[in-house]
Amino acid sequence: VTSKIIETRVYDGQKPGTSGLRKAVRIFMQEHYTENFIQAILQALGEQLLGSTLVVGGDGRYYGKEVVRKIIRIAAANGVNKLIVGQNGILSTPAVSTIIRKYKTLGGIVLTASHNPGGPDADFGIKFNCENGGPAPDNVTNKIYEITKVLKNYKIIPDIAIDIDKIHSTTIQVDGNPFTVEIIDSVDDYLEHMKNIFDFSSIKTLLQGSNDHPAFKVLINGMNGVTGPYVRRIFSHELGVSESSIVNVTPLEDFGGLHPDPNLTYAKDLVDAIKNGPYDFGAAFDGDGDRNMILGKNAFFVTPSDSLAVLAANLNSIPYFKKTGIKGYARSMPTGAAVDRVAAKTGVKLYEVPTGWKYFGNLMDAGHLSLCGEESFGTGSDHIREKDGIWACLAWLSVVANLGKSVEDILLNHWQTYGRNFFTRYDYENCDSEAANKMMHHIESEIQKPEFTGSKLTSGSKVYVVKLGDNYSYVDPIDGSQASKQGLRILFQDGSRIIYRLSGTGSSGATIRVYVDSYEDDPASLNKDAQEVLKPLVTIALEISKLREFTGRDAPTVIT
Ligand code: VG1
Ligand code: CO
Repeated sequence: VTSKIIETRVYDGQKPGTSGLRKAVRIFMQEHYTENFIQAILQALGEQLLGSTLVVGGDGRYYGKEVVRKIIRIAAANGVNKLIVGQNGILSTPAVSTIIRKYKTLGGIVLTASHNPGGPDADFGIKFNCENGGPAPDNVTNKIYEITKVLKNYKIIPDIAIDIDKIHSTTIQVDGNPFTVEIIDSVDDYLEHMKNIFDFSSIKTLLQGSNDHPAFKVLINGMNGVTGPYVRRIFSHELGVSESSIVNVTPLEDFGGLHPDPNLTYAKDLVDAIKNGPYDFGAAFDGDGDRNMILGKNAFFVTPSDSLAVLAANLNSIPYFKKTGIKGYARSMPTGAAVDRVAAKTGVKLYEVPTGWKYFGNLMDAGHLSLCGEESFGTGSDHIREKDGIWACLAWLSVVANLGKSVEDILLNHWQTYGRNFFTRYDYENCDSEAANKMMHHIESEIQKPEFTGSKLTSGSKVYVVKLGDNYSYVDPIDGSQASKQGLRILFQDGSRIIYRLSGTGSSGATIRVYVDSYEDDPASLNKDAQEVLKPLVTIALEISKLREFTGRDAPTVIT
């Protein structure tokens, strides 16, 4: 077959955000819109593209299969040699990262809008991951964006029809060169990787019980996202968890109407089931399988920032890290600083990077980083270059198996040793964009006034002294690349912090995020409710920002 050149028109706004291009499905469905973006990704790869192999898969959301077919047709016409595609178009984000690394491909295209709802009236997304398996860094996404602004045509072979639902391999001749599409099992490679990282038999003993202890009862919720087949294979087939302990494990195009975001608001089902049931542990994952939420008995909530710190302090529970050693820890800037305490006490280097997993990649590639996380329910390690929900759950089960304690006791002990960073994030979704931008400008001008430094901010009896206010910028220690305007920070003398950011993953309007982090080491405070403890700082955060005046919002959409 031969390729065709199709004339197209430029679409504005194909700028990848924190994690790829995310828009409403109907935007992606406009004539040529998706084709343009795929062509731009391929073109940005330059000469390396010819004869290359790429991985393709996604979270199973509506429109995904259609886009897989488009990618096959466009990749064939652009000189790609081989595509490795997940069966039914299904690959979790961590699985894509695993497969890129295992087969040393040039990269992969991930079809997901992560935790955003799916369906004809909801969202879709396309993300490019590089040969290290991680989300493309800014210089690559900028290149893609520049190409979308001038694209005049794309190349396609319109009549390639390959059944992506069956595991098989097909090779055709395109303009005289072979082009192969290999449809692979969605789970095999990922499962093999997990088995090499964790001690499955000790986790299995924990879950099934032994003479020493009763079975540790878990409830795993796939939120109708991509993790279904992975949960089934790993937890049910490999670890022997009963069918009734894995729920929402069939990927649905609209996630069954769920908002597949594992937090206390959108995974309330899991919270209620754990509260009312016999469970010792609960976990949920987002649409594309890179986020996780961990709960203990009675739905004891482990904040992602604490989760990172506890795993950091217990990496010796996981065989992988015994082999590799602990090279360093990292967190995104707004993430609660609990892991900093572990790093300081154990003499391990800690890195702070901007929001978004792409910023961890260079540090990992250079061998400086073993474990990292974000407050947004992202936890992961250098086993791949994405955050990894199922990995996080297995990591927690390894720690529980090793310590032989409940999740709550593990946390209490951790706080007794390191003190506690109370953390909360307020999200105001779908605000008017102009209002949100005005608010950010207002905050920035307030915190950059010279007299702001050293000023005292009070709420009730609490007084906080400002150490610094700025717009966070970052220089990558490996390649010197810079990322500026990554969030407005107010740092206080006692280590407390307030951070404001606009989301880079939404598909309409603006989402304002307000992050509050505060450290306590008074033993009497360790058990307190985070919302109680943080109330004064939250009040200050809302006052400085004039959030209510700018946006008209009285209350956040989601609190995590
Ligand atoms: C959000 C989170 C960020 C995360 C990103 C992608 O970005 O805050 O921590 O890396 O989503 O996660 P933003 O720009 O909306 O705050 V996922 O699971 O969507 O791949
Ligand atoms: Co995700």
